Amino acid sequence: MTFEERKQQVEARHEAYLALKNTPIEDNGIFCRWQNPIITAETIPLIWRYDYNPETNPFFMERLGVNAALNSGAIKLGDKYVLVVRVEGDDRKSFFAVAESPNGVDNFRFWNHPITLPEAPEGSCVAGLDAPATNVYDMRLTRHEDGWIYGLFCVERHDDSKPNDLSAATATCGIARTKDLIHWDRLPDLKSRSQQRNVVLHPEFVNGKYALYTRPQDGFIDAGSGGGIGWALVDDMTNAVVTEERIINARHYHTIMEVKNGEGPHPIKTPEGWLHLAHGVRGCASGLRYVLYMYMTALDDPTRVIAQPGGAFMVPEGGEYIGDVMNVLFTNGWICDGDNTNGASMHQMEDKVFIYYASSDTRMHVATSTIAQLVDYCKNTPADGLRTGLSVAARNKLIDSNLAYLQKK
Ligand code: M1P
Repeated sequence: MTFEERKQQVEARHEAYLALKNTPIEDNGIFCRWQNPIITAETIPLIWRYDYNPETNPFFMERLGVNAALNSGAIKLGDKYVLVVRVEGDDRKSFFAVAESPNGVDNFRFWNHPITLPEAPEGSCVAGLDAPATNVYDMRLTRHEDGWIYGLFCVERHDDSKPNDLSAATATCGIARTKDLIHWDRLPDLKSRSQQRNVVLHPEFVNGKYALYTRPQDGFIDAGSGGGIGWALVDDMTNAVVTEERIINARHYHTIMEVKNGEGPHPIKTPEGWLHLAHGVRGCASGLRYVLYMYMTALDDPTRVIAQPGGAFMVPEGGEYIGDVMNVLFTNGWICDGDNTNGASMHQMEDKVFIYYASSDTRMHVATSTIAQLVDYCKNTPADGLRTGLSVAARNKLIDSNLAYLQKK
């Protein structure tokens, strides 16, 4: 095959892939999954991967491969559904790149270049961790009421206190802000006593301060004594320091979040309370299992949990189960129609919600729902009683009320 023939074949296949129409497949009453992954390594523009010059690439080979496109932040920009995708090259380094779709469910196309994120300002990182990031990933986007769009993400560096351990790493929260997702100001990393991942900025000021959902952890992997999703108020995002942190959504023994949990995207404001989407992790014989769960907090106090269904909201299904890191669903982005103003808009019950989630650290998917369905799910699904006796009691209550209702008919 000549250079030209192969190039045309690759281009035709790529365009057909990008233009695939998506269809809703499974509505379980709470949300509806869509058939095709919305972004994969295949979606990445060809000029980011191939050398187009036949003299330097006579076989039209991929020169810079992409391994995965996963955990994406999400935001509505004008009438476009926009994701800040974690793109992972074959070299395992992740970077951020913007892809947009006209309808939120298919035809996602990347902007011309990935995001060129400035390094953190010199001397501004967490003590002893001033080296440039080895890796960045999992950006959460928040259009804050101060007028900026913030991106909070995880920064990984080698843990130089263990020079002989090549897997020893540290996790800190990187912070950048932008008005257009093109030009980014990098701010100093979040300063906190422990390592941090899955840190999310709340869209409104709380008591005049910036409010963060945190995830304190003892090590790069282990949440350890970090008891769950935390909450911290900071005075200034240009020098964000966690002085006090308290757990607002704790992990529990024998639950879907026994090992770890973490806030997903920032919560959505609804007339009934703040809707939260998060991930929970438990250990099993085949390793860690990552699922999504939901909870709600009070409108007047985003730290007070008012509802939390027991169990998982969404788990890996079918092909989602398989990938680079098996048995994982992860989310850090959702868009509610009407999300176009700074701060948090108060959403209506009929508003549509686009839930963007990654499966097995490999590809992106979408599921759709409404505020009414998600609120109903949160408020009317029994909480986890944390022991088998209470699980049976909850089930008997449902059976008895069904029997009484059906007998009356
Ligand atoms: O591999 C699964 C996920 O593991 C991490 O999440 P957590 O910090 O909760 O363990 C993250 O590295 C995430 O990117 C990844 O998808």
